[in-house]
Amino acid sequence: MEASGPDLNQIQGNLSGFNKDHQRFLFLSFPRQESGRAFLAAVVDDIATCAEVRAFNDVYRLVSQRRKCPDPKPVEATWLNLGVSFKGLEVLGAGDLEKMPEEFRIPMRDRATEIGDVDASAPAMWSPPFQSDIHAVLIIASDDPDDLEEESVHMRRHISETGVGELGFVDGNDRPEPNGGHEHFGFKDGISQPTIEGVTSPARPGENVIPLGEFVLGHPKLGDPSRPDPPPDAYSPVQPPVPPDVPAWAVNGSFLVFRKLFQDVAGFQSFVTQQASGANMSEDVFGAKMVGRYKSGAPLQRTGGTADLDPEAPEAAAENNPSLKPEEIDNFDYSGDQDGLDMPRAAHIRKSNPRASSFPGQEETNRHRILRRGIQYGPEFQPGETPYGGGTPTDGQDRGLLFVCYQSSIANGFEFIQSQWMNQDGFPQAGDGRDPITSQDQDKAKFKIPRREHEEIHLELTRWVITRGGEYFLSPSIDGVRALAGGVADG
Ligand code: N7H
Repeated sequence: MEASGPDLNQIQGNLSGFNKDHQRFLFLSFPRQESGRAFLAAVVDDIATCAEVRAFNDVYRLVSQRRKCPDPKPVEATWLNLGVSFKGLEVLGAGDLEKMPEEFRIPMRDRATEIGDVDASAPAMWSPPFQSDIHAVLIIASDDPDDLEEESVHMRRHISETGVGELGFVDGNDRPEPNGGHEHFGFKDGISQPTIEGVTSPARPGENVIPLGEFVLGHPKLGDPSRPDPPPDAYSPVQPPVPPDVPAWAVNGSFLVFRKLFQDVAGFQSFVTQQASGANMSEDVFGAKMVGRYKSGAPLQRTGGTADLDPEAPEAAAENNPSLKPEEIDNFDYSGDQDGLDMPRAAHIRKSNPRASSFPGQEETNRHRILRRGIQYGPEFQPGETPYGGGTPTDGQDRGLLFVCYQSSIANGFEFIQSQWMNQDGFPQAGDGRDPITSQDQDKAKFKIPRREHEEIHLELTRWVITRGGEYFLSPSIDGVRALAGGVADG
């Protein structure tokens, strides 16, 4: 089944980015078909759409720019989105489930081998509720923590009235100032995102426009013979149909990957301190070699405005680095750094989006883009904390990233990036090593830093990111939720 164009009143709003500082992920189970269906019927009108979120974000930007205020109080919103797991769809009695892709038909914990959730990240070590069968997730996102609580009370009323079970919840919060927008290792996050053709506008020069079908079900994808390639600037709804590959009720839905990723901040920091001094590099530059950006968000890559800047020089890491200009921050493609002398080929942002590197090349890279919509969780790191020694992190230590991403194929999006790029020593080239931030699948993994006038550095990595849980969901369209609630989506 194919949709004719982007109906922004159908697609759930977090695809265009809630951008909220406070978010709650509430995990649910449907004890019976009737209760699950009644719950969906009760909440469907509360689900925020892309049309609403986009309109709100435009007003927010306008007010914030004119009033020169980064956080304009009068413009606040609380949004709700919903995801249903494959097991949840089974309980609801959804039809044509055999058309759903294989990797979605089993819980994330049964994909542990494929995605590298082993040892401390193994599902047997996951925290509650991730060892239970989760049928649905509610995402409540707000500018104001009190409004978030109010919406939670409202949702819990529906939960108890319809007899649905609450398995648990996880709260995410942006870090307090001056660290807002930065993840717990200290790096600015949420910079590089693909632009969704016909849905979002490029936030910055250099960002690729990717067809809606790479993120939303039922629309033509890149390379689809039914659409021009490379993509035109504007979405053209007049396109021949694509072969029916998803159930009709799933059109305009998107697959949502949720992962609770613990970060060992003390362990990461002490590794950087030790290794930087051995390599005779500043800690700022050394950290940037692993991530691909300095903590400020500036890329470790010469862009137009920084062509003459040595990326290893201390001024490159400074907050006033010229590549922090909006037009420079995401405007690079590695074509001038094939050897990884500026940014190692295995640095986190290069592994996860190799852009126009000679291998695999821009076109192939663009078939594996994801919309990242994560948020930090847990308390602030306190100086003097010791590195995590294994087992269950204590409450005061349990912090990290609630990783959330959307795509039209989990196999081609999240799973591909994680298993074929990040967890491969030989990608993009033999000997480059593993992603130093997210490769949890191997102890003492290797990571190579090539250098201009020095010998290349070969590191043995520790694991600083540990999976504590996760699940795969479908984020259905508004009509999809209605169909599932009404039994119209029956087989
Ligand atoms: Fe990553 N980090 O702080 O080091 N990530 N990431 N990530 N990540 C990015 O451009 C981080 C994770 C991607 O287009 C930045 O927004 C941490 C997973 C992709 O240039 C920083 C964790 C996956 C990009 C981090 C984590 C990805 C990206 C730079 C786990 C996918 C965009 C800021 C705790 C499987 C690359 C930015 C591009 C960027 C960090 C997880 C993917 C700072 C700490 C699991 C595609």
